[in-house]
Amino acid sequence: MCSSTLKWFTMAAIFCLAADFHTVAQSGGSFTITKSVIAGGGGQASGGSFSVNGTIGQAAAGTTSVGGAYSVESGFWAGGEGVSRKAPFDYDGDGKSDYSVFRPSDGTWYLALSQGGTMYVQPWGAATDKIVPGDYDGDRITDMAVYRPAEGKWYVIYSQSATINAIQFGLNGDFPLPQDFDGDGRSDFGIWRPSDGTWYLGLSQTGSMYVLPFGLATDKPVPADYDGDGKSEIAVWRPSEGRWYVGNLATGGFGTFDWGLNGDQPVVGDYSGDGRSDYAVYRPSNQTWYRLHTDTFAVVERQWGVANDIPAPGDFDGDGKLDIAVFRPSEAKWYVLTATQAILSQTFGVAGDRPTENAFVF
Ligand SMILES: [Ca+2]
Ligand SMILES: [Ca+2]
Ligand SMILES: [Ca+2]
Ligand SMILES: [Ca+2]
Repeated sequence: MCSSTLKWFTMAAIFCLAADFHTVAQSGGSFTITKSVIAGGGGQASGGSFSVNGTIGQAAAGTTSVGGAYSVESGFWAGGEGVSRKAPFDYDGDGKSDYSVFRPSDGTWYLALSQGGTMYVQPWGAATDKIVPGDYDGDRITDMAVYRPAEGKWYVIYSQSATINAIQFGLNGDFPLPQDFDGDGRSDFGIWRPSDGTWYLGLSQTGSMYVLPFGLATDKPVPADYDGDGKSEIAVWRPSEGRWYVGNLATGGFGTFDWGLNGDQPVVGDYSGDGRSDYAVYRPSNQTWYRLHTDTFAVVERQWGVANDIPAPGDFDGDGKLDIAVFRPSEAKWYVLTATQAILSQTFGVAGDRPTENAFVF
């Protein structure tokens, strides 16, 4: 088996090759792209006699899209959805979440990489650490990271450079919540302190710190990008009310939404694929997922799981929509229901493992 360091360098090299496609020219006449891959994709782009509707690129690499006075040749996005889409818990950067667990007993990450079907093993962390996977270096590959409560320290392995970093940010008892709050493509060090309901965000773009009281000690933190602008909002879910409080960092205001009951576990994420996180909860008592899609206000209820399953949603098929999923410790098996109602199952992990897809489910 290759060493872990070599493996990460290999990944970085692959990404560099992909990035080189970016240099191929795009040109032609009176054209405007108002939404690009960088901006989140989707939507309608048009200009002159050309329009691109709801796409982020060409169907196949190397093809030419022509319309009026404009042509696009082999854009960075030409490789298709897998290249252009950033999926959560995607440790090889192919746009699909990977079945992945952290094993507290040996402080080791075990990743079943969807690209090539290889397994990757990385000792990183201690039994009492909290896992905080995120894309801290912005290369679209999820980085393995842990938060050590006793030290208030984050330990991150950057996937792109295969280097490690230790950052002091937080106290014992804090919730570590890496999210891209400033929209620069990199996860920011974010913590929520339940004792005083205060958020502390270390923003990667400017290096500045943002501090805001928001939430009560009994709340559950649910930061996510609810409005689809590419920046995560600070947010809490209040079990006693079943109410979501979503803050706006720019204005300091907030909105509320009622969804879920006391005892539920928020499983926030983008299930409908419109770029905005949906209100979603998993009810352990009946193993049912309840979600409300923020684009259509469609209500989706689905029983999925059995008692003692661990909810572990991810985008396992890479279609840009979060799939409901559970890890069943008794069988050491994953059960996934995709947006197209396809069922995926995979034996991976052992009882006692924590799925990394469960890292931010409280
Ligand atoms: Ca993957
Ligand atoms: Ca990364
Ligand atoms: Ca950021
Ligand atoms: Ca947002």
